[in-house]
Amino acid sequence: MNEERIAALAERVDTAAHRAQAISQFAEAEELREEDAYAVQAASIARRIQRGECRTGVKMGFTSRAKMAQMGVHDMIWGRLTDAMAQADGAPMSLGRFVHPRVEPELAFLLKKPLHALVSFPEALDAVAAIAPALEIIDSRFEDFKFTLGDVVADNASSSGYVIGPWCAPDRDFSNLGLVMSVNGSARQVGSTAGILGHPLRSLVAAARLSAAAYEPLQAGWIVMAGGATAAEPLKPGQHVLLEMQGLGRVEFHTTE
Ligand code: OOG
Ligand code: MG
Repeated sequence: MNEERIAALAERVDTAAHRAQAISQFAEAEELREEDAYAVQAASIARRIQRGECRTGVKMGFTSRAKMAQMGVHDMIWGRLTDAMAQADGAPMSLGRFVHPRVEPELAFLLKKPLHALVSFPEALDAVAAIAPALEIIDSRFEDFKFTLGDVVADNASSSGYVIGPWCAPDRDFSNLGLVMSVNGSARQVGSTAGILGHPLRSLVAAARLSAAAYEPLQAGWIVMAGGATAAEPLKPGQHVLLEMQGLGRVEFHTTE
């Protein structure tokens, strides 16, 4: 795919995100190859950076069976996070800037060291300053939240927002922490951090490999979102969303129009 075509698709997806207006799938006209899809993603994020947003890290996608089954996509993907996506824990969240947002429970890593391509489990853990329970807001820019692998990669892995709970020392075993995501007081998704590739640290190892392969190795100070541990839930105005994670505490927000 040539540069002009990549730039044109990046503009479409970026404008759709900016205006909160759904677009038709790229795959309807032409199925994107993986490398072209990541080139579109990179170009769309470059437009955000040009508007003044700052890169804050990486998000991993489809790292659990629950997410793969919900969306019908069976390959791990990644996307780029910026400061404009960060939402404060406990704050109200206006849904007006989203198309059809959903929320999912995740674990977040904060890095204290850069991570290069091929790292072992102990090396990855050694780079982690803290871990936290986190909620990700995903909002596909494609109509009906339907996409192919190429579409969703081009659309920055549906990434729209993230809310990070209390940072905790990574000195405990976080391979299998129970979690409950509730909406207005009723449990909607129940799972475990083990749902994320059997151990969320595997997601960090994969993020290190994939980011380095894209010549953007993980940096100290960055956040890595490990991926949804369960299926996502649709968001509507007037909801209180709460994630409780065993031993790590809680993270929450409430939605407005
Ligand atoms: C794609 C993003 C997947 C995750 O945590 O698995 C993702 C989507 O489901 O729209 O964020
Ligand atoms: Mg996610």
